[in-house]
Amino acid sequence: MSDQFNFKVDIERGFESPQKFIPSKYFYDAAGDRIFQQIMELPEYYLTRSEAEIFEKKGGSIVDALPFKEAFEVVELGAGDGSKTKTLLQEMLRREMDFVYRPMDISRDVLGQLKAHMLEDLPTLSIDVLAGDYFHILPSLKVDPHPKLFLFLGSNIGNFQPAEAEAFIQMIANSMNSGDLLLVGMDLQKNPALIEQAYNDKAGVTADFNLNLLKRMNRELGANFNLDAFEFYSHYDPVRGFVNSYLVSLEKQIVYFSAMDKSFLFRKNELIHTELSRKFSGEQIDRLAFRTGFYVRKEFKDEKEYFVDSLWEK
Ligand code: AVJ
Repeated sequence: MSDQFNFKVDIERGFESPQKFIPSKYFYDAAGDRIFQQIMELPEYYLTRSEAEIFEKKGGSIVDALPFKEAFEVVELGAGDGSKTKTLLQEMLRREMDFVYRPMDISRDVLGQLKAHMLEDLPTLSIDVLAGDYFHILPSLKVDPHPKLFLFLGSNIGNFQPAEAEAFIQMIANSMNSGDLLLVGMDLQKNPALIEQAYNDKAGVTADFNLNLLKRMNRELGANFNLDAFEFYSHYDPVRGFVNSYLVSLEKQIVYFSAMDKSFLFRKNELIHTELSRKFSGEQIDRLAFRTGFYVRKEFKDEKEYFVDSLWEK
């Protein structure tokens, strides 16, 4: 219920802003999770496959790069379904390393499923879930004496505006001790046409992913969006490395929300911003690490150099 309260407040704030926006975390209701699974299978959406390749082919080298001599913890932020992480954990178990896997998520349901999944394939894994939001959990980790490997994979960092990304990494850094590591997955700048296609697939799955936001507002906030009166649009700016995604209002229309007994006007061709998906250059990655007090220990890329998992040391 508190979730719904935030949704309402966030939508109100987003629609009262001069550039209307919906925070991208609201993509992921049950239907959105399913559509995102489909996105990951799309021929155009290379990100998931590239990062999976890194874990499959370089997982051993990633584990080699860990300097821990004693029992350690693997703390994952935004674990998702954990399939990539599984490859890494498997390699650590194979080497009989002494560690606990601690996936962090706001949702106990998600964590319960993840735990069951992990234990199915890795029955000897020590797993201890951390339920709650980052702001509350992260500070509590600093007092734990074990060295830690933090994971923030899947280019989730790309959803933040540059200043927010820096603040978020800084928050992680503040909860780390000297010698702890952070492995960040980032999508790299590449041929712009490839990036454009990844966010505007032929089958229209990404469009459905965005239109699902309207369905969600209809269902959870009692809105009366007509889904045919909006269209998905995305654009890649290769100079800045920004993919911006939008819903376009095809006509002048007024949408009523019973949850707040309020209406919002959408002009013809007005845009609702739904997501930023940043693509990084090597220099941007170095700068982000430096500015947040890290040194880049090692970088792991796929064969085509589409994606990087960058290992940072505090
Ligand atoms: C899950 C945030 C990494 O930005 O590429 C996929 C979400 N949006 N297609 C991304 C997404 C449109 C994805 N992340």
